[in-house]
Amino acid sequence: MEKTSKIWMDGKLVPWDEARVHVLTHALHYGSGVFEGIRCYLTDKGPAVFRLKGHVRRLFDSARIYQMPMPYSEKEIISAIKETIRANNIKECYIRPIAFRGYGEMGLEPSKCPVNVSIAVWPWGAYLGKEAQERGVKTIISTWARISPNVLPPFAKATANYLNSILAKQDALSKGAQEAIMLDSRGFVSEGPGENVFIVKDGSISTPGPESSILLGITRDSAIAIARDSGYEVRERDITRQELYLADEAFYTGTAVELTPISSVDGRKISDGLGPVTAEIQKKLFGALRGREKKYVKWLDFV
Ligand code: PPE
Repeated sequence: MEKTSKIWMDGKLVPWDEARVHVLTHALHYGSGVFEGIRCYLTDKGPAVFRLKGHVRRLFDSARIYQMPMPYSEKEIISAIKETIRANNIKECYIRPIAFRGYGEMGLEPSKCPVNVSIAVWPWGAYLGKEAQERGVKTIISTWARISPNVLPPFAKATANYLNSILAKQDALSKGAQEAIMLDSRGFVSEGPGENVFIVKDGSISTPGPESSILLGITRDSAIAIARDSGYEVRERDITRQELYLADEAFYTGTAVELTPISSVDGRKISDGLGPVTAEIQKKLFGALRGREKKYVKWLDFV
């Protein structure tokens, strides 16, 4: 990864190489951390963070699920994020705030461990490779099911959840695909290891709803709003694997992946790269991210 100069740790900006934790940090042993992935883009009016308040709210919601008392307010985290971007003098970056149970006691009862918070920013380019956003990615349905709400709550963006994601990702790569799609414990389409999933069929758009063990993606929410504003019907509903095979178009959304088309699922070709509906929503979303869509400037928080 590309280094920047400073990382925010528990209220102070420290040099990148000195942003360290103890090896007996609770979260390292038990996955007791919650985090966010946010992006800052350069707009005509300077750097702006996309849907910052929504991401910080989700961070606090994740902490709430795990009864982690946050040592800062949402407002303080919002200003710390902006401060970190400014301190690094960076125009476009990925932003990774994390709150985790730190060094204190070993054992599963976490309340004696402090909650540490850090914020790092660095340049992070195309998540699934350069061509992916234009040509789409090959996917497989993973043999690994998505975590479910009575196992590990998917609404919490917890570090531990990503072991499930890593298994699915490795599964996809070992089968010659670039990315995975996971089914929920009921067998309906859930999401990718780090992305939400959409399908387009006969001009109508569908995406799995909250009951499908998804992370409530902020890019997902933005894509739904853009699609509805553009006159498309968008349904949040249970989607079966066969519907993925028969879709006219399909795509992933996420902060890292932005909006990336899915070109095939389990070897069944879906569309030739970027289909027309995907292209339209992608264009509007990319415009919104960089402040070029008036209607969505409300989503930007200028640094
Ligand atoms: N589902 C999962 C499981 C997920 O991790 C993400 C984000 C999403 C959906 C989309 O959510 P949103 O970013 O709010 O639209 N994944 C983040 C981490 C990826 C990583 O590899 O790390 C991201 O995109 O930043």
